[in-house]
Amino acid sequence: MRRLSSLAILTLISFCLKSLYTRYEIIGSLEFGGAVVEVSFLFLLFLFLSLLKEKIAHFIYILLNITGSLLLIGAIMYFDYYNSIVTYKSLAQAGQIGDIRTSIFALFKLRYLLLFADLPFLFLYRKRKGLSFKIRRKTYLFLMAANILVIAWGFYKSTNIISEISQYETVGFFAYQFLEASAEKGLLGEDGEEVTPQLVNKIKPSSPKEDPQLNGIARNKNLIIIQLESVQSFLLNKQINNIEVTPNLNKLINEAFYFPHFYTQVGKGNTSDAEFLVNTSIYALGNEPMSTATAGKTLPSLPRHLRQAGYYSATFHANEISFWSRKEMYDALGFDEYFDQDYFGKEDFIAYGVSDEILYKKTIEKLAGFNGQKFYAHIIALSSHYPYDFPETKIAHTITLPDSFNGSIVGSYIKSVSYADFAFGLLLEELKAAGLYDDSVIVVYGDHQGVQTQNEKDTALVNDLVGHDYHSVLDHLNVPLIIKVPSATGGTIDTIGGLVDVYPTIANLLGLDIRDEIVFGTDLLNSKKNTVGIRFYAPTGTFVTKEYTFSPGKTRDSGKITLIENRNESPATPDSIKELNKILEFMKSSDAYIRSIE
Ligand code: GP9
Ligand code: MN
Repeated sequence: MRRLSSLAILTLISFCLKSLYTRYEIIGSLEFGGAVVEVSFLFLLFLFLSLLKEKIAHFIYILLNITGSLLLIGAIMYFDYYNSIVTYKSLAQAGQIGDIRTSIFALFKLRYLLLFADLPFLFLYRKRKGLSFKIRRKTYLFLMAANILVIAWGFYKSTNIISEISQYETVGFFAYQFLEASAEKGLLGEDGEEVTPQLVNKIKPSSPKEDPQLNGIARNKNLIIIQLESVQSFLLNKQINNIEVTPNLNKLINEAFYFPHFYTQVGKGNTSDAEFLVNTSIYALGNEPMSTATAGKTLPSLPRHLRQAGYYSATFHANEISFWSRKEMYDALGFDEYFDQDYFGKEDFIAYGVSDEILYKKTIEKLAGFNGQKFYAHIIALSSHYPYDFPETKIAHTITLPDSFNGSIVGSYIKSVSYADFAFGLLLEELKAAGLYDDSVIVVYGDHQGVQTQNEKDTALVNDLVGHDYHSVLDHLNVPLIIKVPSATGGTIDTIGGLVDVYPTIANLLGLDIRDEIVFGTDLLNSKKNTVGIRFYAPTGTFVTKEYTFSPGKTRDSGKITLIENRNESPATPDSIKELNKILEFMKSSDAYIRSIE
């Protein structure tokens, strides 16, 4: 005879309700099958716990309830921000929580406290024996077996699913953590074909033009790459009330190559993942920041290649170096020098460091000091970081928006991007004054998305700005890439691309021979076609081609296509499933490659 105490029963019921509520907040619906698996998983856990001595079990119920509720709130807020399911791996970044507390407060909604609504009841009823259930041994074993069967069915169903959100929907939050762990193990234990430049070129979802253009056109020029925080493409060449949001970027576009169909591919490491992708042309793993995944490795990279060509490389960012373990990442990437908060100080502080104005000013001082030595400077701007709070003193440098934007996060975001553009304009002036503008290849891109559309008002504002329903990939993950090459007129390049493509594109312009290097991107100025694989901020299996974006369905051979031209949606075609398998295999090779580097 087993006994499930009143506390056990109440905790189980409230835990199930909380998990279902979380599921509803994240997915927006309660699919029956998945909900049953989720409940079974919790039921099984409580059946096991009931084997413990009552005192110990009661302590665990309370502990579980509190930590579990916190985890579930965390999962909802994490999804709000990242559009992705949090996993146990994120605990490794728990140290950064203090630094991002303003972002956390901005995401919190009072209704999430519902997840703690049961606590007073649990304390009141914890000793009410009348509510306890006695279970016969046979019934107990039957319940165990039934729950195990349901869970096994959920896991079995999930094996044919590639999208993380669908996996979560199928097995629930806690069981999903096991799926993640086993996927990780499978990946590490895999003995695939050795990844070579030949193999990568063979399976690349892009094809180079027969007559590559502009090769070496910028040989021996300096390279200045500016990474703009959270800047998305839809604000470029955009006017609100006849005022341009990004006048300085727009001006640069007119004398440079501009890539309107360019996408972010960052994973968990956000800003630092963008830095990694651009310097390596290797896919980000997604659920793990590349700074920690590559710590201690020596990566073939843009800075290392440029060193062989006689360049000095330095990277500039106003936050402390420890954030995102950047010291380890810069060592892995092989930068000659880095400049962080120690150099930039704390003057004119916005978000995590000095304002972009100061960042640029102090960076130029260093660049001018290189005294004719060829250099590569990677400048990581920061001021336009979520939650887009701006000191009063900066408001004058931001766009004036119509009243309809008052109090909206979209409005704050646009203002913040307009400030980033203002500071960027100053940088261009300073580069000109220092005599560096005409002597350098200048590359500018947005690291990742910034808009948050968590309520109807913000959604309506952003739909109005883009002129259609804001799309979670085609609009949300579309970031600008601009490449200004001295002595080239530039133009708009329609080729589809992503952060992984920046390195090979620059290599061609600078005349670097990377044929023996393993790069997963393609030269966007010399490609006939390309497919951009995306994960983390969109479910694994998401990709973009010149014609459409693909969203994976619940099985490996299903999904949805959205045409870029008119946003029409239709079910996956056999060709798109072929493309899906191709890009999945390609990204798997990238993962195997990064794991194999020492
Ligand atoms: C701080 C910066 C944070 O150094 O990287 O930006 P995020 O990664 O959150 O976009
Ligand atoms: Mn960022």
